[in-house]
Amino acid sequence: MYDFAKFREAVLTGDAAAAVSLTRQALDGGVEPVDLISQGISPAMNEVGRLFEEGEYFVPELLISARATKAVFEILRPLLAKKGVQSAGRIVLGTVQGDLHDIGKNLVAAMLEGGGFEVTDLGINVAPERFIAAARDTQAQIIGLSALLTTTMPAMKTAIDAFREAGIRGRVKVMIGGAPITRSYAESIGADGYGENAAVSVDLARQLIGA
Ligand code: B12
Repeated sequence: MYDFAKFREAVLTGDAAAAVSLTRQALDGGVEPVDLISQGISPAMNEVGRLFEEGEYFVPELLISARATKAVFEILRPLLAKKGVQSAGRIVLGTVQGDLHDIGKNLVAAMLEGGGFEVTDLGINVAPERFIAAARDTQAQIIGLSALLTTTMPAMKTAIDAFREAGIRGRVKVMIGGAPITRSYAESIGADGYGENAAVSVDLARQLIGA
């Protein structure tokens, strides 16, 4: 059984070199890339968020942890992509307009890729029209929306309303997530699904397209 504690510590302290070398060791030892995300990066970044909220971490610490995560993803991404030989489905993902948080959304993207989905990640501050254009271009079955601010939660409803007006709502499912989001909020704005964390997002996406 691989000890994820050391790896989490490297992410938590933003030690990118250690995180990268522990990633290589884990992969050499047969650890699955998705397990490094769900048992390593995800809990470590949740802890970073908690430390920030408690005033123990400040923006520089946040950003160096995020940088360590990014370095690990550069190793994991091609491996995750290789696993999805037969596509499980197509998803367009992005952080809604006005919101610049992407750490959680990137974890969701990585887990979905690990689950065999083709993910088109539109990044942060994504306007509804960009989601619509990408969903049309890629023939996506799902659009995933992320929001981390209470002030940008309404942008999720705006996006869903825009999907309806553009005539694509009938053929795309919408799943949403982010720290302030709840299941009841998702229901109240007419989303099809709510994912509490990156680990559950794969099962959620499968359920939504009936896979
Ligand atoms: C990191 C961070 C930042 C970084 C972002 C860097 C980046 N590249 O993302 C920086 C420093 C830039 C930042 C800026 C700001 N931030 Co900020 N930030 C955070 C912090 C500390 C952590 C967020 C995070 O990455 N968490 C870790 C990840 C792994 O968790 P997550 O995002 O929740 O994602 C998981 C789930 O929610 C879910 N999920 C997420 N998206 C999706 C999508 C789908 C489809 C699904 C299924 C699931 C899913 O899966 C993820 C993985 O498990 C939070 C506090 C916190 N603890 O949440 C504040 C926080 C979100 N920020 C906050 C604020 C106020 C701001 C600023 C307004 C600060 C300012 N005054 O300038 C700006 C806003 C900028 C903007 N317009 O967006 C507040 C929001 C308060 C509120 N009620 O709205 C928080 C809660 C801090 C606080 N307590 O005050 N922030």
